[in-house]
Amino acid sequence: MIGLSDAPHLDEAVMQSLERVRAFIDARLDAAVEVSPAASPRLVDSMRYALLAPGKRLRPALVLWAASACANDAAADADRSREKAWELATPAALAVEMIHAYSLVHDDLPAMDDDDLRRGRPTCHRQFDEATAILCGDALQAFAFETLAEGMPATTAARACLVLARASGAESLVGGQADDLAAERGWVSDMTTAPASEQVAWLERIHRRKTGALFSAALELGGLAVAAGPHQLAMLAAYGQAFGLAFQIADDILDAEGTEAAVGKRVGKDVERGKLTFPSVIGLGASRERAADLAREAVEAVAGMGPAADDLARLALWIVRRNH
Ligand code: GRG
Repeated sequence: MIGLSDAPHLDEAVMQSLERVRAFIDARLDAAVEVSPAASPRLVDSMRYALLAPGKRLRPALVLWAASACANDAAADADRSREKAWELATPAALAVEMIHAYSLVHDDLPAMDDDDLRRGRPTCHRQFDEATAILCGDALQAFAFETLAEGMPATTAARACLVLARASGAESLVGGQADDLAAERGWVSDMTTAPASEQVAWLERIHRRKTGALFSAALELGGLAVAAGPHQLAMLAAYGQAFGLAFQIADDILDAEGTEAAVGKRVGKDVERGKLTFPSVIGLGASRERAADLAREAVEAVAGMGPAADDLARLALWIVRRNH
């Protein structure tokens, strides 16, 4: 099992593994959103623009690596076992990236975060127009569920749609975004004057829903695709909890310290808006320590899966060291 002692080769190994996922998934995303004579060409262009932009593809990676970690059969050829698991998990990997891409397009809109730069390119509403960007997000969201319903076997499709819907809806992604906006715009009581422990609890609750839920869904969907057992699903869930929070703390640190060129989006905006972040509440040093502890927790959560979960373990360690 991967440990912190592997750190010197970690970046290279994760980059290679993510590159393999990117090549696999981008070809399938590209094929999925092909120009349909029934759809508006401008809308399809905007969907392709948002979906195929150079993101890290973390969520598809979690789906595929969860599937290969659960499917790995010691007696079988590891490469064949992984290939089969990835094919089974492909509809779920495409669907989570569609939900993620839609959420970024809508988050960047003037009515929300009002951003001009995303994934190193003009945001969707800047490249096209606001109405097209709204419709692009709407269409990507519907397309995610179409992809799952059509691509998963009938025995798991309904469960998979439920998992993704719960992670995307009012209790999770959209709900977390709504509460974040409510705090920023003063529609609820001001958290910036609350005691630090309450601020940390509030931040964790927002991020668990806004970001963590989709990561957890990605892992669960990867498991479901290969009929993982309850013990494997529990390991993935524990990994997802720790991974999601580690990712978010690292994202806050990047917003405070990263450069726009490396991150591919505007940085420093949280501080500019007086938003609560982990560094602003507990400080940069404590944020780094907390993120590293959570990454170790994630590694331990999947230790029982052995080398089949090495990609998951490495990703958790890398996520708190990345610069983008
Ligand atoms: C609009 C319904 C709705 C929700 C928006 C995703 C989201 C909720 C807001 C995005 C704002 C943000 C920067 C959140 C921090 C976490 C996050 C989702 C970062 C971007 O994810 P990465 O780093 O992006 O995986 P790439 O581009 O690599 O895929």
